[in-house]
Amino acid sequence: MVIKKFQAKTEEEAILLAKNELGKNATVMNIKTVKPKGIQKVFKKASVEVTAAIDEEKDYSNGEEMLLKMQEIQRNIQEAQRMDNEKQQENILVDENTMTIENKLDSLQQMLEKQMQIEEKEDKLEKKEEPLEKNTVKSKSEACIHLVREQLVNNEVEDRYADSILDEIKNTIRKDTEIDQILATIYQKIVLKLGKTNLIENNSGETNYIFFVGPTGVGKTTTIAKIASDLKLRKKAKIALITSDTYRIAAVEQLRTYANILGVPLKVVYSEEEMKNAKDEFAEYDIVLIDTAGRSHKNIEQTEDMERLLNAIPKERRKIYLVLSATTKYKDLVKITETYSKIAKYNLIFTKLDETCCIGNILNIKMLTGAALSYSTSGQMVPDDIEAINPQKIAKQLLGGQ
Ligand SMILES: Nc1nc2c(ncn2[C@@H]2O[C@H](COP(=O)(O)OP(=O)(O)OP(=O)(O)O)[C@@H](O)[C@H]2O)c(=O)[nH]1
Ligand SMILES: [Mg+2]
Repeated sequence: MVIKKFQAKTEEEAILLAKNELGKNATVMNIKTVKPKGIQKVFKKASVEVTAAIDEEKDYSNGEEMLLKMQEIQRNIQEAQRMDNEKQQENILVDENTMTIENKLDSLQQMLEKQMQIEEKEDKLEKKEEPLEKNTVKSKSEACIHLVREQLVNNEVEDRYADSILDEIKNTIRKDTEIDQILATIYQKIVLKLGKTNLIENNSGETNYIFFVGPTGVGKTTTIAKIASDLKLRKKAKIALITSDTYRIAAVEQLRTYANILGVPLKVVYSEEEMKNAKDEFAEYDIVLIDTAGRSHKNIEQTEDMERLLNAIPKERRKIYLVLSATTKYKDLVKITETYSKIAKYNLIFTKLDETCCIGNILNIKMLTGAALSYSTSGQMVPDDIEAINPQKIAKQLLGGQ
């Protein structure tokens, strides 16, 4: 138990001071008004003294409490990262020397050190004579790694990927490695695993043909509309649309509506041959976005159709974006990505982030396929609900930040 006194002008301020120092679980034991004495009476007003206490053992031995603390730290990292991002917008990989992250992890370190002290005290009470330094240091870093693993798995990062990341960093941890350093290393490792994004840019000088493929109903057409409007309105690119989704009249109409609103041409193609013609027709455009029908990865005939359609455009001129819903089960995502990996090299778009609590699949699928990440969408609204995936933001969220 720690008991401390805090003085401030008002009761509220004094309680705030107490909670800031002792944590939100601090209990107020006593409140009294302190009147200045002697000559002080002339200059000073009365202040309020709050006596507060915290039961350290209860507080810090609780795993949930630590996770909460970690979340708080991650919010700080977010703020630090936001400031970093503004400075180095294009540079997605984390700078090994970024000290801000480490600095912001101070509180977790302090907390774990307190836990360590408690363990030491307990051990002394049990009259253990052996020096405990080695064990407790080990348990400090182990506790940290254990918490991080729990956090990742809670976010639906698959056990194997969580373990592989943590195994890689374990080699770099010495017995004297500080907690903030361990956390920063894990964070950086995740950012590096997520890799560099591959966005749709208007800078090659030649026409780029961009295919959007993926299972039914994941949001391919909606995502095309979002990207088309960004390219046309903000990046001032000359764009055209093609759809090969001729299975449903509604599908063509859906894209035609967006094409009309944006004032861009739309071509409907029924075959590989027509795709080749459309390619030539749009040769003067910067970017051609191509919608495809949602395919079941289980249907071999459909995947062969898809392959022929993609091959109507030479490899060096085309880019493929596999659209996946973040709400799809990991096991199904594995099957889907396996099917598309056989057809062509692709980049990854994740939709419907607004419909799931856990974004572990982004890391899982990235690590499984090695494909570059690109965009994420989190809502039905065109054009706003889309953003470039930010590996730093994802890493932070995976570690419990907002
Ligand atoms: N909540 C949410 N809904 C989305 C998102 N993106 C798309 N949708 C919705 O998902 C539904 C299907 O979207 P589409 O764009 O038609 O999906 P698709 O992949 O083109 O579907 P098919 O052409 O039938 O294969 C629509 O109701 C969209 O509004 C998203 O990020 N979040
Ligand atoms: Mg569609």
